[in-house]
Amino acid sequence: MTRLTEDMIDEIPSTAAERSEGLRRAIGMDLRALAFRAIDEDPDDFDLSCYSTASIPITAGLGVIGGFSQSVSAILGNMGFRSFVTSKTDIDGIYEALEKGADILFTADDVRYIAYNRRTGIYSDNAFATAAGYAEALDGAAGGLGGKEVLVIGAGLVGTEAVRILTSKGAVVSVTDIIPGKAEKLASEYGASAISSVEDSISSHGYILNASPGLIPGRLIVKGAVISSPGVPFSFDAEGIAKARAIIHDPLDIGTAVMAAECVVSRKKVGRT
Ligand code: 2YJ
Repeated sequence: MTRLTEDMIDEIPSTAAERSEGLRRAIGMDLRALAFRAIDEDPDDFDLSCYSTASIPITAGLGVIGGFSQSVSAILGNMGFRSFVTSKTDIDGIYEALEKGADILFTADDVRYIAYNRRTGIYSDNAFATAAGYAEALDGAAGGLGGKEVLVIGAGLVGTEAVRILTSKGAVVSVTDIIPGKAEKLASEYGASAISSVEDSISSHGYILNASPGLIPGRLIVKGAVISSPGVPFSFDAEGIAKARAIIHDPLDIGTAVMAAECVVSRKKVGRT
């Protein structure tokens, strides 16, 4: 999983509200609505101000990313949660969050980014939540995916979950990956098709979920393409941006919002078999 860097997230705290509004213009749902729709829930059924959320910085591994916990907290605050960043890090930070009465804890090391609802025991993993959020965003931007041909780029954790969700939405799903055999294996599990040439697959699809960190040259993008792209860093050049009808992308917002939504419903609906 690609590690986020400070420059990828430095604008989140000051732009969380306008980014959510941008999403509403692009897909017809703001961040909060998207998060609940992604797990088949009605956003109006939940009063998020009832929940206190804590973001806990973690120093393990490569250490704290400046602004990471603050960005998570800003995203949650903008959704309507009460939110704070603990002043302590690591286990001491978890203790602080519990002592201060946080209901939902958000914390990440270099491998995993999770949320945990201490009241219900429900927890959420960022990879699964990201796939659910971006699949729902693609569905919104496309005006429904039933019967439409969708390409998933990348057969890793997010791509795998995306193939499962998009197939269940009635899309005709193809998957591609630079590692030979990976896409074939995933496709066979979910009744999708595998395309061995990444380049050919991109230039033949108007709906794309990009779960890979690689750069996608604009010459391959179909004019008017609708692209949902959780992969970091951002994969598109100026030509690709100009040709696409919509590119939905952020470094942290959608995944975090779906994690939070998962943690306030009474049972899991995303990505667990
Ligand atoms: O607490 C901190 O500031 C750091 N320990 C945060 C580490 C953030 N983790 C990552 O960037 C991982 N690669 C997972 C990111 C998932 C986003 N899709």
